[in-house]
Amino acid sequence: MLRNRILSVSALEILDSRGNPTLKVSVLLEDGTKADASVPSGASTGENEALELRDGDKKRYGGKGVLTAVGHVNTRIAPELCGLQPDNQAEIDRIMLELDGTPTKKKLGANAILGVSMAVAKTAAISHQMPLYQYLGGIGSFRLPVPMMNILNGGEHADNSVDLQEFMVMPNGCSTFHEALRVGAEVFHALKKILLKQNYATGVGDEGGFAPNLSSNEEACDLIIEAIHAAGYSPGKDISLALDAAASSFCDKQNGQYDFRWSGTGRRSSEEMLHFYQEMCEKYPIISIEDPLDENDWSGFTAMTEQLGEKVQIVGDDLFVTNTRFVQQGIESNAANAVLIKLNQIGTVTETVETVQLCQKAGWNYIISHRSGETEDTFMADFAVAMGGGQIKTGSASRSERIAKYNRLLEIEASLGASAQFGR
Ligand code: 2PG
Ligand code: MG
Repeated sequence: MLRNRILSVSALEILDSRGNPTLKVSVLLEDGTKADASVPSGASTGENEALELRDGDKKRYGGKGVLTAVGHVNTRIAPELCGLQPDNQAEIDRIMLELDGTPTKKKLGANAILGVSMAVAKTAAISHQMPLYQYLGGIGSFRLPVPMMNILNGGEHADNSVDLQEFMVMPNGCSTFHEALRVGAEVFHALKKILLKQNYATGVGDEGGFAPNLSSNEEACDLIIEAIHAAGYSPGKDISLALDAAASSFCDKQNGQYDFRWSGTGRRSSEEMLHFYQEMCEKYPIISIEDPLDENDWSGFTAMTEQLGEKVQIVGDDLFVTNTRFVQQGIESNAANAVLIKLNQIGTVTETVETVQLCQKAGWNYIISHRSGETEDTFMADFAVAMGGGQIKTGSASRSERIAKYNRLLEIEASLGASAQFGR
């Protein structure tokens, strides 16, 4: 235990990568140690996510200000934590949960609570003179994750005609992280050339992937396969594909029909969606599909996992919202075989670790993930190595808020040297 104690906790309203307000929290210890943490923000958010508290004052940032949450850090949370030891993470997170007292953290705001939770962990790591990944994960923190690089964006992350939200490349045939990152970046550049040649737009979406107006979801896969070849790699061997459909964003909640409204290619039932994915998996080297169906379509998820789960990673994001209650339900109903882990869906570092532990116990995969609205904070890169799951989703090979995480992983890999392991 550290003798060093928390002297002050304070928050500031800053902007995220989309120009929307978010919180940056600073924690100062008695010996002068200081660390900051910034909170990310999603666009295709799950119904059951912990509450991101926004001011709702239309005169500021269209109602998206976070001054109320900032105030909660400064006047409600700070007095409770001053004098405590920062390496008592579970205790600190528990105190904040009790202070909030609601299941969704709606009183203080999950954004306020998470900022404090992450900043406290960072100060504790500095005090113990340890890199963050090692402090969070202990001596088992030597596994670098395979990046899932979202090089083509659609759905709510881009203003284009592509329905599925994310088309990702996974350089899973590589043996090191830095090689995998290079291969992913080379495919990204190859894709740009192909898009330019075909007169498609090469502006990027929220996560740094291209956002062209394509005629179908299949065309997105065809172009990526072409890019993999053009970069000199073999699809399915060096690089596989992963999708995040984010299907809650195109499901008609009234009748459970899936409407490919961006491409205008019609509506589908849950069963028809399953056939759509089966065909996609036959045609392309797809090894992972996230949120293939709506967050309330539990039976559809179970059917999907029964049909495709042997060969394909079926990932629940909006379905599970990093919450042990929903993950437990998923394990019991065989609704998936992997969980997307987002710190701000649940709101504390401790609860996020609990969800990872539940995945480990069930033999499920888990992927540490960014949000579409990000900051320069790299906490999640360290967290991914600490949790050792071997997979990370943190965007394309462009936009500094995405690259910051990759660059941090390169640093961690270099500091581990020959001890670094890679992938699952
Ligand atoms: C997702 C995420 C991140 P958002 O759906 O997986 O890629 O998007 O942060 O908008 O929920
Ligand atoms: Mg998702």
